[in-house]
Formats: sequence, structure tokens, C-alpha cells
Amino acid sequence: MRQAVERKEFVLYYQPIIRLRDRQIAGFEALIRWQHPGRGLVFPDEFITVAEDTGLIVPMGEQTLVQACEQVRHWQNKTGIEDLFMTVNLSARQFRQKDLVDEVEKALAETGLDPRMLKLEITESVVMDNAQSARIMLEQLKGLNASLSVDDFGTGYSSLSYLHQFPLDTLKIDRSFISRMTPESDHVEIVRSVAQLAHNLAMDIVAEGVETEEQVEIVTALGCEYAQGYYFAKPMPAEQAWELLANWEG
Ligand code: G
Ligand code: MN
Repeated sequence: MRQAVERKEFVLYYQPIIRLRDRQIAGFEALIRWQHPGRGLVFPDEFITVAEDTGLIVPMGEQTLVQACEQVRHWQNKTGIEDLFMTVNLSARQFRQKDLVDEVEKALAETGLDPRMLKLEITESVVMDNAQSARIMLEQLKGLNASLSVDDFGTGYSSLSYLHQFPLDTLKIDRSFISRMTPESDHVEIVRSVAQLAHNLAMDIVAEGVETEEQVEIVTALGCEYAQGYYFAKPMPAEQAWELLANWEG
């Protein structure tokens, strides 16, 4: 894995996040993949834990952050869409790292990206592991004017009390809720309630994992601002993501 970092086998894929009001591409999520010479494309659930245990997540995270910021700056320049954003996932270990704030600040300075267009995603469990230190970290990141999202909401502790204590901008509703939204199930009501909660706390919402037009219509009717999922596009390499962005008609 160490060699793979040196050989730059870890690459970023990008999945668009769609603004539901006009169905335009509002931003992208950067997702790391291992382009393994023998095994083909390897997904993060197979290597992030090892990367964390070995500490390799630190250089990987640094590279990812700079690359994602550079990429979105480039796309902003090419399209003139100044509020195109990029979301970057932070792993548990990265989030506990004392110099994360410096690293983010450096990536922003190096690339000249408007900090508000960098959205950092953290899962609930990472926040809940140690709420006190998480709060300090989130406030420091917020101090850089970066945006903060809760990823996979609803799959962890779902402790509701922390939501309003932390400076969070966006809540991403986990795809397990979205995929179960059928007329016969209660999941539409669950998503409705979560959406209301988020809005009451002045957060905006991304519905994750939308795969059908029907799901898009439901989450639009529930007032979700954004959606992401295979219905619109899968995560893809930068060149393909650019093609998608340049030719998008909504
Ligand atoms: O934990 P996080 O939400 O960041 O994970 C995103 C992962 O979800 C990516 O690896 C991506 O491939 C996957 N994904 C994105 N959209 C969909 C979708 O519509 N359906 C399913 N099953 N997976 C998706
Ligand atoms: Mn994510």
C-alpha cells in the first residue's frame, strides 16, 4: 500500500451532486479509489481501515484534499460556475489529527479555492466518538470558512442533541432510507422528519443514493435541496466528470 501511494495508484473519482430546484450540477463528491494493477478498481471500504492503522491515511488524505480542491478550481474556471463545490470525506483518524486544520488551510491557500466551496464530510460516529474534541475541531474548520456536512446520517447513533451544538451546514441522509422509500413503507415519513429537523436547524440536505425518478420526485417534494446517486451519475474519473459537467442539460 505504501508503494501504491508512491506510484500514485490512489485516484479520485467524482460523483455529481444535483441541485433539485433546477437539476443542475451544484458540486461533486470526491471519492477515493485504488487503481490496483492486478485487482482492478478497489473501493475504500477495503482499504481505508488498513490505511488508518498504518497511518498511510495521512499522506493519502493530504494528496486527496489538494487534488480535489485543484480539480474544482479548474472546473470553476472552465465553466465560470463560481459556486461549484467539492465535498471531501474525512476519515476518523484524519479528523483526530491535530494538524488537520493547517492542512486544510494550506490546501485552500495553495489552490485559491473559496473556502465555502470546500465541504468536509464527517460521519456521525466520528463526531460522536468524542463529542468534546469533535466540537473543537469542527469550530476550527468552520473558522476557515469551510463548509461541514454530516455523512450517512441515520446509520450511526443518530444522537439528535449534537446536531444543534455543532456548526454543521449540511446533512446527508443515508441511502438506506432513500432506497426504502416506497409507498407501502414508513421511510418517506422518516425522510420527511429528518428533512424537517435539518431545516429547523438551518442545515441543507443531500438525499444520498437516489436511483429512480420517483425517489427524486419524493425528495424534491420533501424540500431536500440536493440529491446524489446513480440515477444522475455514478462516481467517475475526472475526465468523464468534466464531460458530464460540460454537457449537462439537467
Ligand atoms: O459514505 P459515502 O456516502 O461517502 O459513500 C459514498 C459511496 O456510495 C460511494 O462509494 C458511491 O460509489 C456509493 N454510491 C453513490 N451513489 C449511489 C447509489 O445511487 N446507489 C448505491 N448503491 N451506491 C451509491
Ligand atoms: Mn460521503
